[in-house]
Amino acid sequence: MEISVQHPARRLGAGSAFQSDVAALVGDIRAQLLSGGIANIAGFPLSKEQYFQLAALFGRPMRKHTAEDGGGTDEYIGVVRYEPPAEGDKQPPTKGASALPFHTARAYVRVRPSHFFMLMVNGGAPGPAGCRGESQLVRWDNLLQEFRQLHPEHAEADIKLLSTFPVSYKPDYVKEEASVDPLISSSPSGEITVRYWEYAFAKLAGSTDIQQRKGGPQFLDALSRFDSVLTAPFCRYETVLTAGQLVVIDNRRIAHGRRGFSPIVSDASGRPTPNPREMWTMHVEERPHVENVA
Ligand SMILES: O=C(O)CCC(=O)C(=O)O
Ligand SMILES: [Fe+2]
Repeated sequence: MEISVQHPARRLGAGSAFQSDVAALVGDIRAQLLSGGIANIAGFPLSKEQYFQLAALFGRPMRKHTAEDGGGTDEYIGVVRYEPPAEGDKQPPTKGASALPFHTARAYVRVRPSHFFMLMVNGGAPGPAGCRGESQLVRWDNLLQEFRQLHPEHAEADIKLLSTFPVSYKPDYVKEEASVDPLISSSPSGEITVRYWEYAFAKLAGSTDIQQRKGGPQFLDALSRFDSVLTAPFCRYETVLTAGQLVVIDNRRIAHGRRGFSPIVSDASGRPTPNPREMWTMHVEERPHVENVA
């Protein structure tokens, strides 16, 4: 099963054309999000100010986990780009070149973004298919269907367990309070929503706290089956984003991930250089939709 992006990408003018196009663009994005949970836009200007301006029309932009009090858009816009690690440095995943398996934006914390924005700034160096930092998207409802098909005897009980077993996990770099929600829940409108972080099964499987809790071993069995479906090549949309391509996702309905890429590539004169792949990300917390937010 494939998920497809329903609408052709809309091109957007730069400069003053941006200002006049932005209202129409917001309408397009909202329509695309309503139908499939994913909006795909081409030719977005590579301007942090304009990017911030657009995202803010969807809700309250959330500060980065690592934000310092400097003010300005850099507190909100994450730069995803490979950086050669300094000696002894533990790199955050967004500074590495490895694959990022499917996850929810800010899955760990209580207040999660309703929308996640990815703007490709530089598509990166060419490379073999599967090693180009391809973006991957999957709809949770498709994934649960897949789960039911692959594990007909277990799926209903597993989904129930994953929807009722409270669990919390948080890496050191996250300062906010950890969520204790179950991994699967229903949104106020009744949609199934999942919070899932990279390698969640691997990270929870070793937890003695979970193993000793009532229902813990059953929860881990269910999670192991869920994780195996998520890492199998089903129902996903996969594409190499190009510069100016903007993908907005409903972070409650859609999981995102990316393939790995070559950290070091050759420049025009054949010298080794860090892969120039660069993406800007933004997280937005929803607020009620207001017309004319200008
Ligand atoms: O590099 C990418 O394509 C995605 C990065 C990502 O998942 C993130 O910044 O949350
Ligand atoms: Fe992410």
